[in-house]
Amino acid sequence: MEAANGERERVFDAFRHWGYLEADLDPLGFLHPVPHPELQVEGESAQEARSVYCSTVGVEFMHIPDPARRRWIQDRLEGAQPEVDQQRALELLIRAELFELVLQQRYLGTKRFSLEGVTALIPLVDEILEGAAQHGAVELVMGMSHRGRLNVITHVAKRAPEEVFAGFEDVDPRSVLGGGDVKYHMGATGEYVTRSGAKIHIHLVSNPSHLEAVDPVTVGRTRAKQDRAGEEGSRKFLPLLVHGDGAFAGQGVFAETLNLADIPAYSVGGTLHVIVNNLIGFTTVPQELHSSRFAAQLARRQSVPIFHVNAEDVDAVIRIGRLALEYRYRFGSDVVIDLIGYRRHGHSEVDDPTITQPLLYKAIQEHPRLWEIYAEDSGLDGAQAQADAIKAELEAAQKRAGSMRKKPSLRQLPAYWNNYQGGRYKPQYEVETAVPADELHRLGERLSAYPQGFHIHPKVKKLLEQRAEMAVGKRAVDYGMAEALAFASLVKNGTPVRLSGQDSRRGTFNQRHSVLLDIEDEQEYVPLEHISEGQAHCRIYNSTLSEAGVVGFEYGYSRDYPEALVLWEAQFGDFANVAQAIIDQFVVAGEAKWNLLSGLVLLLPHGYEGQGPEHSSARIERFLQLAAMDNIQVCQPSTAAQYFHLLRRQALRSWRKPLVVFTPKSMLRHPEASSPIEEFSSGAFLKVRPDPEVNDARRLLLCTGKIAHELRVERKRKKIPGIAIITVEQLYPFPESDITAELQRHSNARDIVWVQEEPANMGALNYMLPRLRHLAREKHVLSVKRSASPSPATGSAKAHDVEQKALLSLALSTNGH
Ligand SMILES: Cc1ncc(C[n+]2csc(CCOP(=O)(O)OP(=O)(O)O)c2C)c(N)n1
Ligand SMILES: [Mg+2]
Repeated sequence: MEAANGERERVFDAFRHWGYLEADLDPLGFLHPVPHPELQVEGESAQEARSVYCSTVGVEFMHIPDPARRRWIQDRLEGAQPEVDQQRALELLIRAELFELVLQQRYLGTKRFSLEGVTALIPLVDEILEGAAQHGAVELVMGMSHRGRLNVITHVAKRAPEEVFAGFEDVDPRSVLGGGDVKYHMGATGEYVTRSGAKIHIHLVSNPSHLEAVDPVTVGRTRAKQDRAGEEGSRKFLPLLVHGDGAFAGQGVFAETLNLADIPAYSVGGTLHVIVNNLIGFTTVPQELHSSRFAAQLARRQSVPIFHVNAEDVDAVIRIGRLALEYRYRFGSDVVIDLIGYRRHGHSEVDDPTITQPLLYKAIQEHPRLWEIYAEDSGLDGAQAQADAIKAELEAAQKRAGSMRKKPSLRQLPAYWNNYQGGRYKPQYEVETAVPADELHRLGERLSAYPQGFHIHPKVKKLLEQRAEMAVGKRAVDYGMAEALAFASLVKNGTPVRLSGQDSRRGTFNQRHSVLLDIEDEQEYVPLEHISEGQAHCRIYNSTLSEAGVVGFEYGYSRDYPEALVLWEAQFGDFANVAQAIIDQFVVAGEAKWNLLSGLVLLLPHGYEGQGPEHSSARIERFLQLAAMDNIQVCQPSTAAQYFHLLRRQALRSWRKPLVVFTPKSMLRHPEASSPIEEFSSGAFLKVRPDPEVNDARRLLLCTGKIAHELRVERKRKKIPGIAIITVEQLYPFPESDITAELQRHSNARDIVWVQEEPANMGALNYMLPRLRHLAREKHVLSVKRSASPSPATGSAKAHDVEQKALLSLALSTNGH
């Protein structure tokens, strides 16, 4: 008996490991099962195991190290299967299919990215929502790309079909000139009523064409909503990402997002992933799309179960949906459902797929529609009559859409956005950012204190002693302390702060030390979390080694936490370009495309210090090129106090705009960049900093950042008179009146010179010159910069020094350049 049990276990184990390879997963049969040597066994056990593991479901779960999790999955797969409400499933299928059909008939020749071939997605999500409601979910936060999106807006977000059809009708082009987005990118919100009558809010996130870019944004948005809800957050807010098979396997940003899953700073208690796997990407077949057998296998890098399911076994699809949902709630883990079907039409409906896949499309053309197959298999009566009625309903909706005057909005913003504004800058948005001296004093005490008996690192001890002196005016305040004071003053008054970046807790340049570590037991103490009773949280995290994923996440977070100061810090500003798609598609264009605001702050260390091509430039030029219609703020504060006021201004104004800050490296502790405490208890962020030392100059040097300090040192050393050095601390929105005021203050100046460290094709030069020329009227506007170059900086520290000296001497020469 025992031997027989052992044998049975052994056979089952082989099928648990490899059964998915022989499973019947492709409705059209193009994906051939791969016979596995360990499965070529006879007998009753093998038959039983085969019926579980090689049916229309194939599960990859034996790579999960935790036996409890494997056991959980195994028990559910091998045990009795739950009943399915087939009547409901049939109706959902008919609705999903006929929705596409009506679009096809009424709007022939337009793109809609039909779901046909994988319409089982709709009953799948229905079941996920049913399960989620039973766990107390109040909202599904969903990110997806083009495929089936309109169907999801209608059948998951529950927008009335006419609202979606209206997107296909002509609009007055004047309403969207230069802005807006195509209909299959816009977000949508709605209410879903589950089978058992529970209501779940649906939030489909706006996304760009860039596949998978919405993944980290969706997860970040979910996390913000969860944080707002407190302890029950991850139960109440469920994230669901729907992927294409090509994109899932190919796009790195997805891999970056998956890697965030179990990290406390980014965890959302498990994200559900559904791959709408039509076994094709545009014209490309799976063998060209991924090196693994299944696109889904990218997820095997982690302990994430993968459920492959044949999209034409709708009952199995529904059961797997429920299983995946239960697994997420039980283990707080990500789960992947690989829903394998086909694509009935071309990539879009204007594409002819018979050119690239003639045999596949011959098979598809002869293949019946899923609702017809399901009606027959389930033996339910009246399907055709039901289909006729639904079609008539949809056609009536289409007629109503045609007579709609205005395109309806498909979404409603949450109330927490009510108090914030976007659009153009207005001076009335300005707020007081100075903090009274006695308050700074108190904050300084809290920031430099730690518990009795805490074994502090001697270097950190010294730093805290210095910080204590800074707060009481015994020592100039440096950047690190300026930032700590800004954060402390904000959290004390109820503004949460969230900062993440690579090595940000200590700070790449050893400047932050936001987390103190006991050197004997590595216990942590975070002074910023001990500022006062009832303060808001100050959360500073080391991020994964990712840019696109993490910036996307933090952008998403900022979208659902406008009251918080949300910051992402690049290790060096150079690396921000790895997140370029998130910056281009969301951060700078989100408002123009979707009317969605964000107050995200990007901290980008920038400065030419001889550290080579990739540790010098945060690409000021790129951000300036992306700036229009006051969509972002681009700033380079040149002193600690300026940084303090800038951060507070960002948090306290009701104007929500992304803020790009070029932050210092070597200047972090430079005395020139430190500020007296009085500059924190009075004043505000100056968009342009005048030169207090020179009146009525002959030559005006305008610049940003570090080079201004170097110019001042050099001017002093050489005792050069008559040259004023003015820093433009806010490049965008362009501070026209502040610059004009400086030009007027030095109205006798002959030369106006833009000075920058960056090569001529980089930095702010091409942005500043035309503007300065416009303001300077008939005066000469010259420039001093490095020669144009494909690479931002030299790799030689010595060459850098030579270049830098030449820049300074050219800028300070009075012979005109
Ligand atoms: C980052 C990115 N690269 C390329 C494209 C162009 N593109 C749009 S859809 C598509 C194929 C997508 O295939 P898949 O992920 O399988 O989704 P499907 O259309 O099959 O649902 C491509 C290459 C894109 N939108 N985004
Ligand atoms: Mg595909």
